[in-house]
Amino acid sequence: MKTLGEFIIEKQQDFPNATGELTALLAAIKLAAKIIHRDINKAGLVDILGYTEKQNVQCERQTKLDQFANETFKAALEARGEVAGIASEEEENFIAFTQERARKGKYVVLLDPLDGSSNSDVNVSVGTIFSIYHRLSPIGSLVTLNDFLQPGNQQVAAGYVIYGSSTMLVYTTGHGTHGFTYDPTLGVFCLSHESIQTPTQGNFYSVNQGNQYQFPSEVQQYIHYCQTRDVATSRPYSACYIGSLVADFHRNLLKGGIYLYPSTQTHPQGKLRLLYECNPIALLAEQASGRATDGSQWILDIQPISLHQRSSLWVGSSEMVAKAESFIQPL
Ligand code: AHM
Ligand code: MG
Repeated sequence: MKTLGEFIIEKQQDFPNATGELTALLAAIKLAAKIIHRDINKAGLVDILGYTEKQNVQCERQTKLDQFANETFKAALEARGEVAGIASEEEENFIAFTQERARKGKYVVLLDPLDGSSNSDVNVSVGTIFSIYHRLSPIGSLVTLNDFLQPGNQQVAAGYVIYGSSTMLVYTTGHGTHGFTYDPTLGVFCLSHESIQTPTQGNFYSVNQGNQYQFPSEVQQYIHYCQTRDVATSRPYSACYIGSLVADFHRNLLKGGIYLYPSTQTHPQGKLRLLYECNPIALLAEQASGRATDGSQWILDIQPISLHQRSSLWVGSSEMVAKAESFIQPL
């Protein structure tokens, strides 16, 4: 058995110039994930379910668990010197950590503290998504907006924690996508899925079918393709949509499939957030030999212009995403 901590240290040895700061940062994420795991697991017994009185910057109602997860990650990341600032789906503006130690930090972290949180009241899997970059501003200064508006191809690391039938942490530092399952009796994440390779072709398609008639016609045609019987390509695919990006993506990553959240009439730019959701998920997919696009370009190549920018997302098995692209961009 190998723990996440051991695995990270082992990988660090391949980089003689590594300072251990990223390792320490990942340890902070690991700690916050354990705290959230603990509290989500007793959520029905303590007053932590339901909504707060607040809305987040995107006018979405904030659940108590959103707020708790946000505060937990903020505290864990600020407590160490590696992180100079964070941006969170639950915060209107980025946060520059002001302590001298933090100002010397090399990294900024962007996160969706509790993705799919509207599912938590009904015991459905939720997740935390994180994305790590080198800051661009000088070490020692306060971070600025530009530190956070970097394209996804500049990510140093990305990952998610899925609080599901078991809790797992899946991450990449650009050298493969690796999964660790939490053993609550030992309090450690154990290596369970090393170097995940997603199947090039799968049998699942994941989309909010309720939006079908709001989708552009080429998206509707692609969905029709997924539903049409064809023995040679194992269609129809199974529709599987949990409504938690992390859970839907995780299933498709391991089993093979495609997740799509295209533009709709109510969300013309797509619903998901480029910086907190699409970029980290895209890097994890590509590091597992999958593919991610917004329909016209690679997710990782999009230059962000604002913190809470939204994007369409098509992600998963490479052949399935390529096929979907042929519908969106007919030759
Ligand atoms: P959230 O970060 O506010 O939870 O929203 C993102 C979630 C994704 O997890 C999920 O895939 C999607 O929103 C579901 O949206 P919808 O209910 O429109 O299908
Ligand atoms: Mg989310």
